[in-house]
Amino acid sequence: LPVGERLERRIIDGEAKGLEADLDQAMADGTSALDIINVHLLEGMKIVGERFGAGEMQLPFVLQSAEVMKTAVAYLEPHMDKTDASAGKGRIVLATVRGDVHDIGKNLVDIILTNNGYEVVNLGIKQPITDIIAAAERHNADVIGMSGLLVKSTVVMKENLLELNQRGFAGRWPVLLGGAALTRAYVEDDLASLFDGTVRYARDAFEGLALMEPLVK
Ligand code: B1M
Repeated sequence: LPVGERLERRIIDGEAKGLEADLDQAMADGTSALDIINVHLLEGMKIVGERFGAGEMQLPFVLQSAEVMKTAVAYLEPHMDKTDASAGKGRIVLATVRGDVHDIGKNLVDIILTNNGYEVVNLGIKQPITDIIAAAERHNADVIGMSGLLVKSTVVMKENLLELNQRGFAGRWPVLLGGAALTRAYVEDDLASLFDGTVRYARDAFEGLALMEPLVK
């Protein structure tokens, strides 16, 4: 198999042995670290999600795939292009919302923003809004970023925005939302109409990056 397909298979099969050699080879062949993630690794993850959703793959195997994904991203991270990290372009508090453990996408957002001059305070998974607000205050954040992949997380995000309204914080922090269960219409129509501040949807980490500048202002 060509190395790209091999990497895709490694994600699907959860096979980490020889992973680093394949990553090295893909880079030596001229594929950038980001393209390896976006083209090959995420394609593998997409197939994992489809199989899991169809009941063809059991949870422990999905977990193994996620571990291989994380190992690969950590290995590739130092090879990614970086702009001046001290650029001070703005600060985001980033979290996976309450009840949700999915963090691969959130951590990709962290890497992409950090590599492009933003300061990211990554709170981790299952974060209640009270903790997100406390961190945003403590770190004097410019933006709050929330990630969530479960359908129920879309409801949690809505509750979180209402909490920001209620506590008078809507005008203080613009909110960036992302994750597979969200849609642009849900965020930019439904949620935007009930939130007293600015809320935007990012389909992927790069859209998140593009949105940071207007959100930080
Ligand atoms: Co879970 N899981 N999972 N899972 N899992 C999904 C989300 C699911 C769609 C799979 C399926 O059924 N087809 C399904 C949700 C269904 C639903 O809600 N209707 C599901 C389920 C059901 C579950 C459990 C409930 C299973 C169970 O226990 N029975 C459980 C949840 C536990 C919980 O959260 N309380 C569970 C557990 C797990 C694992 C632990 C095994 C593992 C996660 C490991 C980890 O993250 N550390 C896992 C995985 C790996 C997946 C799938 C297969 C892959 C997710 C992923 O990492 N994708 C997933 C299938 C899918 O998404 N279609 C699935 C790659 C990642 C890069 O994409 O996170 O979408 P994503 O991020 C993207 C964009 O969304 C965006 O940028 C990224 C790309 O650039 N983005 C942002 C994300 N956040 C952003 C924030 C931003 C901006 C952009 O700004 C703030």
